[in-house]
Amino acid sequence: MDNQRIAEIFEEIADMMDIKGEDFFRVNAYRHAARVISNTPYDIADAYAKQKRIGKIPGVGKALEEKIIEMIKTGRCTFHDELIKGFPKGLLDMLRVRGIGPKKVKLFFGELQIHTLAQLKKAAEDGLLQKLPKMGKKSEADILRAIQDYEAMPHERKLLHEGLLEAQKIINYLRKAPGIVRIQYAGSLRRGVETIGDIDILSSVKNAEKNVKLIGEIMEYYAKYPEIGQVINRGDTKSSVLLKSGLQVDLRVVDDTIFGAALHYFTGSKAHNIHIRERAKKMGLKVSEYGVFKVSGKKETLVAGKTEEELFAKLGLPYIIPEMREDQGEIEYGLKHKKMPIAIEFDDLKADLHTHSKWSDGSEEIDVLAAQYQKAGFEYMALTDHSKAVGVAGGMDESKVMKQWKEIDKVTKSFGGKFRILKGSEVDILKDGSLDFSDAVLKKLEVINASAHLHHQLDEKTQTKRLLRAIESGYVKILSHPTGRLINQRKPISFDVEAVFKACADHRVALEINSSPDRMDLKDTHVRMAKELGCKFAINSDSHHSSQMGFLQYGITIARRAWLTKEDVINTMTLKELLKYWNIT
Ligand code: DGT
Ligand code: CA
Ligand code: CA
Ligand code: ZN
Repeated sequence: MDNQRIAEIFEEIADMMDIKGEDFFRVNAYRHAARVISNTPYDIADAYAKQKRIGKIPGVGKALEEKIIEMIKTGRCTFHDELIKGFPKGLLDMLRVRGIGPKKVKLFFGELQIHTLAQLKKAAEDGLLQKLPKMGKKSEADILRAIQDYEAMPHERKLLHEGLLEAQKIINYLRKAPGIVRIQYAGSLRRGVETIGDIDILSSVKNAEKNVKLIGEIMEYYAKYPEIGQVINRGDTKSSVLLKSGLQVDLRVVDDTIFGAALHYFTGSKAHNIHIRERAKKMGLKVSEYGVFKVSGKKETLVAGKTEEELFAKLGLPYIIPEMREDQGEIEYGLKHKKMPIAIEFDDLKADLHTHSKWSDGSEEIDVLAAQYQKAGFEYMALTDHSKAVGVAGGMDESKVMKQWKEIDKVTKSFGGKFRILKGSEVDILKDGSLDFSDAVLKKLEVINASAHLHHQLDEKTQTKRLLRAIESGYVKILSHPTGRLINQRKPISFDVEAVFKACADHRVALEINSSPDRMDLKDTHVRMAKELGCKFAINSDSHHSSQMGFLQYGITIARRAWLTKEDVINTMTLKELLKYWNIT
């Protein structure tokens, strides 16, 4: 149980007591304690584990202290459990709407028995709220608007892509804040998780302890960021805001001498952190967001904290990239091998093997698209416009494909040997597993990406058979966006993952890591599993415009999270090597 969680529980207790109309001083004691605890500069549970006391926390009396100890020991708070019993949960939800505090909730519940947001909205629409004491037309309209804003806000996790864009913007803004030395996003965003709950930003200043005023100025500057919809919480060294886009952003300011330790802590994952702390303990060290400490008796001496590298080194570990920090064996691996596998990087890519032009549903001519790839430093690419089954995506028939080859030859020739476009197609896998082109055309295509765009609803057995037939056809080089999912929008198709991956390994069909931000398909855990089954991968953008080649970065992120090195990925090969690998002469 960390400080934040303890504070949350106290905050909820205060809210519930407040709504129930309990004594102001009692309510306030919980609220005040919550604030103090979330700003306490050491882990209270840690302190208790060591000294069997939680230490002096200003504003926390005997009764609250007992509750904290209970939470540390049992993970629960009986008082909180009792309160929540029979307490309509919807009342707490109402508190999340801007402008609605415990007093209003109590009023609406007491007078109109409103206990859900939906009921509150209806009452506002029906004009029932304006008649209540201390309310009026304007406050009713304000509440209705706040509820509408709240509802319009997506409550699901956001795409990594969206998080990165927002984080980069806000960091650029914050760089201009006074006194900031280092600044970096942390959390799931830095680990490259496909969706994020919030954005965690960490920054540092010199002599943080003496510079309280400076940190206050930074927080003030932060609160003026134009994209902010609502400031949720403003503390001394940490503030949380909700952007208009619905994303929450937490900003913390720490002392620059321990920035590395704090960055490591707030990058997580939580599971990785816990494992790191256990490792430290065994070495007589303590790792926290405040640094690495040598522990002897009651004395703790700071021995590292400025950089993450330093932190890992003190623990006898090589540097572990953020993408690997999921406690999925990275710590064991580091201890055993003293170095980590060399994770694939964007610059290892020599080609993009899934692109679309105007010939199907892309928006550029082949020469324009190819010129951009060549300019960006790629050695070759595959043009893979759609086949006829997907009419909506401008799928091409055989005769159009053959016409396109002439154009491809022409454009390739114009590069004078500096760049080559492979003749490819994103061929649909039909319902029965056959491919959408005649053998004559299939034989001549250099790169066939097979995709199951239609018939997503087939049962697992039929779907598996369908995919296996395509994989075993002998034509397919890449199985594209293998599960067909769209994050937050469309479920993956169901098939026997292991059987399909094994077949891909056996038939030299690379699994695609489709880098489209809303696809991210295959996902990291599947990639890691497929690697163990002997599969190779193609990291592709599926771009429909050259500006989307940057999406490849997300595919690289998935690959890094799955521990891939460049040897696992076919489009890190030179054109010559790849053609040899595919037996193309
Ligand atoms: P998210 O926001 O749900 O996408 O996932 P994270 O990993 O960004 O989680 P978040 O924002 O709650 O916390 C950021 C990091 O802070 C997390 O990855 C690890 C660290 N952290 C948070 N809570 C705890 C905790 O209770 N124990 C430990 N050891 N670390 C924590
Ligand atoms: Ca986070
Ligand atoms: Ca967070
Ligand atoms: Zn596709």
